[in-house]
Amino acid sequence: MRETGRWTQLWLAYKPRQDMGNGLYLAHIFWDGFDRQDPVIENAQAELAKGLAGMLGTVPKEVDELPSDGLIVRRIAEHQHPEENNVRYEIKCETTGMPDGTSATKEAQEAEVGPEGYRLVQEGKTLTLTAADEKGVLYGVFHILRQIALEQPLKGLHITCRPDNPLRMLNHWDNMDGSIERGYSGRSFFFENGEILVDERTRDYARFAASVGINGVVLNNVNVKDRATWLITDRYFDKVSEIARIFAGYGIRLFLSLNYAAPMELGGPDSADPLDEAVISWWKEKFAEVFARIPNLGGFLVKADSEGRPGPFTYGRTQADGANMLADLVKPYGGIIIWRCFVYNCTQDWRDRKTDRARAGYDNFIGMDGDYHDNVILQIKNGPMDFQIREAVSPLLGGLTRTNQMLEVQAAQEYTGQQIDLCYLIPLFKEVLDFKTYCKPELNTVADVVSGRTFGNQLCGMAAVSNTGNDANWTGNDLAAANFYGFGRLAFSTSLTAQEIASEWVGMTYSNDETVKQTIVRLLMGSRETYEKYTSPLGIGWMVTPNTHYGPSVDGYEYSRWGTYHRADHLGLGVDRTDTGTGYVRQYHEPNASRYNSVETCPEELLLFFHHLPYTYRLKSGKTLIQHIYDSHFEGVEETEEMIRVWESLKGKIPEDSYALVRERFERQLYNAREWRDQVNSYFYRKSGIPDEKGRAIF
Ligand code: GCV
Repeated sequence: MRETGRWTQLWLAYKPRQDMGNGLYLAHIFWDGFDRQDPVIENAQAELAKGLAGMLGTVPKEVDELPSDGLIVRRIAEHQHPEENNVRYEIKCETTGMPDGTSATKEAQEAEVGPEGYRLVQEGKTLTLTAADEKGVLYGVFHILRQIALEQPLKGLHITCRPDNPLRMLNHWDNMDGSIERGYSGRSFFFENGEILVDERTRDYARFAASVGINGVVLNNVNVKDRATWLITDRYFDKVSEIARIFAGYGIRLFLSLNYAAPMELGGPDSADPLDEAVISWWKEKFAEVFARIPNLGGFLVKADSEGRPGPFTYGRTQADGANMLADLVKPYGGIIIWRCFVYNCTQDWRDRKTDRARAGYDNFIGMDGDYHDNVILQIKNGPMDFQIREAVSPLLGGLTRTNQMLEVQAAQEYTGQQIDLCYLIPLFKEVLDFKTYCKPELNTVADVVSGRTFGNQLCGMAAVSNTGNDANWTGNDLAAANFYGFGRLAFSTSLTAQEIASEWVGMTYSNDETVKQTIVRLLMGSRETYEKYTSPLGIGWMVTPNTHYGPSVDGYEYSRWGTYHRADHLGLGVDRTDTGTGYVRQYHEPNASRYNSVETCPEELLLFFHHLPYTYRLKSGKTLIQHIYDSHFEGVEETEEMIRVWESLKGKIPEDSYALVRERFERQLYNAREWRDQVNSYFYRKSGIPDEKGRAIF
């Protein structure tokens, strides 16, 4: 159990654990083929020592010869098959990336360890960790530590694990003044007062991220303004490269967000036109300087032509023109350009029913599919709007068939409770990954597309907007750390279930006591639906307080310029995105397009995202739409009350500080849920004039 008052080590607290016979395989350690001075190997050794000392009270004794008992860490060639070692390997865990999600097929058994992969095999009194590279060793070590933390025996381990996604990234929206855009866990631990912070927290953060397989981090907010534009100048190179070096020691490549108009702001040409020779040579020189000073920089993330940010549209150029120009110039340094597809008209007229924000990403990017150079990746938000609790999956995912693409999700709970309300997001992320795009007859899920299985891309993967800050517990709400942990684990192994991930996280963070585990897992697993019930109904989204995005304001964005409307009147609500409306449905491959187009076949949880319907419309449950709104909002509050009772059952079973902190957050959540319930129900009662069949209090 964790010490009261300390919550700084998240799931790597390494508190004492039952041995489970595991100590036997860790009494000695023999290194075979790895450079012990390599920074990643050094960190792997240090982590193993720290973890074992904390959990089992042992430190492996290093030996020079193959031991008869203990841990053997061995380098194998990247493409060496298990058979070449004369050992049969069974794949048991998260590794296969097999199309049907199964794990123990023959092909899987023959899988190569591959880059960043590892194999763990227990035989006799030894445990052998084989990997083709240093990152594989680090991930293998974290696997061993996880197994021990979960009090699972190492005996019988015969697994090969390799990441499903080549890129597994966290995007920080940290600003140089120390604030975090959409941050709910305190201030930035990277920046303060225009300076870069490098301290123990930098390293701890890298440890946490690496422990779940993260291999890329974007340091600064995609809205690059003011001092952040100067991150690519001499003023900040030393500190940025120090962070890059620390990260590299944990297998993480550092990326920066770029201001597209940097040439103009940093004293270069008075233009950012991607086809202007003067602009191109300015960037060329700039990148030569940047990569000379930060050699292991991975590249740049760019938000262009979006929400007031500059971009190629200003010069009548395409998004491909902008992305390719930068990509060509970073290519000699092995750099990549991650270009966001969050491009839409944010000065819309609410009276205009034809312009549909949901259409914008696809409309702006699909026309140039195939034109993006090979070191460009288009980063696509999971939905076409903006990280709502429920929205359709972006049709760009799998709509693009000849372009590198990666999925962007948001671990920061901007619209999903802001780390006050409990909302475990891994079920939502899973749902997106499992979505069949039908871009091909097979291997067509979002998981297939972004992992590179569908089109054979090497540059692809997943990114999450980070939910961390400088709060002692890193994520504001202790339970929100499950989203940090879960995103990494899922990006590494997309076949893990949300429940498995939750259970791991609870075991590592709190305890392996079955009651504690089951209770917290139950709370996590139900939390997204509860949140959905008391907020906006059936996929319509929004209805949030403008700007802050916490709490209800049904008409808050209804008459605004942001393109986020519910279109409610006295007869009904919802946005018609069918053939008779904005035509958005046609951005999907069949059969998705037809399925969404028809009110009969449209999944009910997305009904109001796609259709404008009368309040009297009958759902499959037999309830009218209005009754569903009333019922779900009452249920959402009741479920929140129940969550609090369930949490209270943990008093005395988990550390008191964590109990109290989360209890207080639940209290605020309940207040929020009641506000949502009463405002949404009253709003629709007043619009429709239809009373609740059950006669409950509506105002
Ligand atoms: C970083 C939404 C958020 C903005 C965010 C933007 C984006 O609009 O409210 O804060 O800006 O998404 O993803 O770029």
